[in-house]
Amino acid sequence: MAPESPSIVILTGAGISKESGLDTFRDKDGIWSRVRLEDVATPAGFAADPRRVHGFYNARRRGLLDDAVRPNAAHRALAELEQGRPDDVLLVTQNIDNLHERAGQRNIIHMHGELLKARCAACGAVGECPDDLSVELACAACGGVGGMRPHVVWFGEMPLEMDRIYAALAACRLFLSIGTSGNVYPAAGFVAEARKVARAHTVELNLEPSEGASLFHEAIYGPASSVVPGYVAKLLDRD
Ligand code: BJW
Ligand code: ZN
Repeated sequence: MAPESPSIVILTGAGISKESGLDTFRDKDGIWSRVRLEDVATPAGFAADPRRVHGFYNARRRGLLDDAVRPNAAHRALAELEQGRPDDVLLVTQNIDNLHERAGQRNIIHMHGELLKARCAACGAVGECPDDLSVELACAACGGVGGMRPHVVWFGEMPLEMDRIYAALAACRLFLSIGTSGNVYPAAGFVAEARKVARAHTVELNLEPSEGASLFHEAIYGPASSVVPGYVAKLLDRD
């Protein structure tokens, strides 16, 4: 089967990386309990105080690069699923970390961007960014100073590769949603899309029922590092 029409589409969120040491957003101890999303995850927040926004993402980038932060059993299981079903799995992640890739995932879309990349607001160039960003930094492509920003999607901005995602949702047979609270659109609407357009079987794997829990045919609740390997083993056994 062609990579652009995988029969399994997987959506992941912050919960899959929690056991790797990265914080979720909306849990009790989550990121939004410490900072206001309006201040750090909107274009208006960046325009008002770019230094604060750079500081927020610089700290998260350093956290991601900490030796202790590694892919967990859930990331590894999804990579094994892709290896067991070549060209038949598309992973769409809302996460900006690189733990899926580090586990071996290849067919992946980062719909909310990537923490280890930066973008120039002036010329649109996107490049690798393993170090801190600042308002003093010049763009390697156009030389402009002051326009560098994290390559992430903030509220009010269009998520990335939506055409490819909707095309895959329209053709999939199985839709898995893992570690996401279902609060943020358009990702929260993917389950309805997969059901309505593709008549796909839909499964939620999460610590607790998400906002859209009633839309799933099947749900398995528990930590991702145990429920995801268990579910993937069953899928691969069926082949
Ligand atoms: C575990 C676990 C363990 C914990 N194991 N599980 C009114 C109605 C509808 C929509 C809108 C509206 N007003 C505005 C909108 C649109 C807006 C939106 O959705 N707002 C809502 C808040 C209402 N969306 C946008 O603006 C988006 N753009 C857009 O809509 O463009 C127009 C468009 C329309 C139609 C089609 C296409 C485009 C952009 C959204 C950008 C989101 N950006 C962020 C921050 C940037 C990246 C970053 O800094 O990291 O992305 S916000 C933040 O939330 C981040 C995440 O990717 C995203 C989702 O969070 P996620 O992953 O679900 O995390 P949590 O914390 O919410 O949930 C974690 C879950 O894991 C929980 O359920 C836990 O139980 C679980 N868990 N431990 C398993 N061990
Ligand atoms: Zn530039």
